[in-house]
Amino acid sequence: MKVLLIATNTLTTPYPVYPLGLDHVADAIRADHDVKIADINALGDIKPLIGIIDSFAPDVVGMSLRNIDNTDQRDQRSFVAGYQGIARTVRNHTEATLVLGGSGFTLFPREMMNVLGADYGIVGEGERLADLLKAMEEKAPVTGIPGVVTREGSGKIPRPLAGPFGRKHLVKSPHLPYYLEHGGMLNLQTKRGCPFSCIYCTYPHIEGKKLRLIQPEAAARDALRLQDAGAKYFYITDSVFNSHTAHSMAVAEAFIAAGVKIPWGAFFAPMKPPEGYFELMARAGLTHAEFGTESLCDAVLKKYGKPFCATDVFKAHKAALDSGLYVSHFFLLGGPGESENSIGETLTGLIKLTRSVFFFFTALRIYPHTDLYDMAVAEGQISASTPLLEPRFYASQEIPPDGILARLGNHAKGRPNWVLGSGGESASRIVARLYERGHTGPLWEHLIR
Ligand code: B12
Repeated sequence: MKVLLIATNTLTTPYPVYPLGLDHVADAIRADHDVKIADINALGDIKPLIGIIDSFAPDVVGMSLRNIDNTDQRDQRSFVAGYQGIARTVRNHTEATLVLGGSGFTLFPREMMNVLGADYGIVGEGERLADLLKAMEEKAPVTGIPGVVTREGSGKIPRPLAGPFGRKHLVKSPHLPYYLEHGGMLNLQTKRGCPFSCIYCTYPHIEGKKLRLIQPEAAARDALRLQDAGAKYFYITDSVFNSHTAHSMAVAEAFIAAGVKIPWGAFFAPMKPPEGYFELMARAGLTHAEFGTESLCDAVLKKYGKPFCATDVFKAHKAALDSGLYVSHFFLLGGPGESENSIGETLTGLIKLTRSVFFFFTALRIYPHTDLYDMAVAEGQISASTPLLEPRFYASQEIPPDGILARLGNHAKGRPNWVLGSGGESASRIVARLYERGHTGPLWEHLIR
């Protein structure tokens, strides 16, 4: 079959993100099908898509839905209307079967099926598209194929894939140069799953709770492929890179052994690291450590279900700084248990987090399948029938988002390393200009004070 996979994500904050998920999907079906990836970022617009559809004449079109919205209550952006535009273009120019997938789809399968009028969807891992295509070719029933959602059927998350799932190829697709020319950042995955139980987080739902590890040597081969393709930097997209300390260390060792030379970044939980952990990471090429810190008040961290306390944050921070890394911390303020006092504790604690950048989100988006959802329903903030495709945010009972913003705003004045939200359009323009001048990486290190 001819399968056209569309990367629909055109958001450029904090930077354009290479559509890694589609490489994995394409890998899984390439042996049996003719696959093409069309990336709207690289095409610059949806109009060129029409030419691709006309010339390729796909039997199946897959749309990758990564982001639903930007999860920023102060500067809300929804991407659903953009996806509707793409789906309309597809429907107007081909009779091909339309299949949806991606992390955003996995969070809202039924809603996205309805809004885009798709034929099928796949929740969770898109490698399962292979099974759907096989059933379509054999005209066999598709209900019962793990992960497959039909117009009528529900979208239950299937058991995670068994067997190896690492990227096997980096095809020199037409979209690769776009990312090499806009920051030079590519990405890779070293494991799937998240074993933690943070009350607001979707990762265990999207990837499963059980960690599934890619062999460190295979991850290193992937990194080398990115390097050989001209990447100047890569990001490890694992939910939490140090959720399996030993494996993350083995990956770092494998990078060193394989001769990976380009810098990289990853997302870490600020748990107390073993001796020498960040030194090893730095030797393997890690330059940017992004910590999902969320709060510096132990009572709030406990309420959020975080696997660390404030003391661990300070230890992880120091270890990363001492290893010469650029360090940033992401904060999620305003959730259950947040109060004037807890905000005060976080603000006081921040003084100890020297030489770093802070990204503050002042409200927690409520997602289905999370404990926060249950709390919000129990507290009457939403009801079980409240639609959530349009974002709804949890509000602390004790301090409203405005109160948090007012306190943060006072402190943030004159401090460029205190970033509220994702930085918005102005940050996006600055980043684009720096990339044009040849800068690479996430660039937040320029804000460090
Ligand atoms: C790593 C990551 C980042 C990194 C990306 C770095 C990089 N260079 O790649 C950073 C930190 C920059 C980031 C930023 C943002 N992110 Co983010 N990110 C993630 C994370 C943890 C992993 C994504 C990933 O690459 N996974 C690995 C690949 C292999 O998996 P995948 O793309 O999901 O693809 C698989 C399946 O989804 C499926 N699939 C994918 N496409 C298709 C297509 C078809 C047809 C099919 C059948 C299947 C299929 O198959 C693939 C293989 O199994 C996810 C959460 C998660 N655990 O999934 C959030 C996530 C995608 N991010 C999210 C958001 C919101 C954002 C931001 C908007 C946040 C912000 N306000 O700045 C920005 C947007 C950036 C941008 N320009 O798009 C949300 C999206 C949900 C939503 N509400 O919209 C997620 C789901 C987290 C969450 N809050 O729930 N992110």
